[in-house]
Amino acid sequence: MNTNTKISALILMGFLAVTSCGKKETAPVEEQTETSTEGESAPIAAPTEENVLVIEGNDQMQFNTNELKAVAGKPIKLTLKHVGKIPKEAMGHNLVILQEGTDEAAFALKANDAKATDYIPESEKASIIAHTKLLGGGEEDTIEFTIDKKGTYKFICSFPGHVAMMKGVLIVE
Ligand SMILES: [Cu+2]
Repeated sequence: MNTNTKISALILMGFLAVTSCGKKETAPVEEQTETSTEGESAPIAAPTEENVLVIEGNDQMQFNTNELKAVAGKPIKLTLKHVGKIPKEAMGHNLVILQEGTDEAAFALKANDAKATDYIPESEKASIIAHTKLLGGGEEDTIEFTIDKKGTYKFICSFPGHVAMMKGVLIVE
């Protein structure tokens, strides 16, 4: 009889242990719910100052983003940083923001012939909203401009051959 009682007690303890474990498992689920609520509210808070944009170009012929966002009618401060090491003669980067409707491939072809003006083609000035200087590794340039009309504006690096890899859009809302 004693043995049976012990076994029953052990089974009961085991059952209680399982039950309490079950209860513990529900706690993290509640925590996760709270965490996901925080996650949803995060994008509402603006992470950076309005209309202050920073974009990087590297030695792998890449911008670090292909989408920039700004507010219409207010000055935009844009900084391009060349985070690579290669000089501008071999891996030069700039950022040229084009008027809506500009064919960026056609623009880039004209730019190829504009070495004397750092690949900013004089004949295509009407298609350019703003552009940075041509930078080599370790250099940066900040430009300020305002776009009044909401829209999606293409940007490219006009160094020969780079438009294939280095392009994106500036969304003005
Ligand atoms: Cu480039």
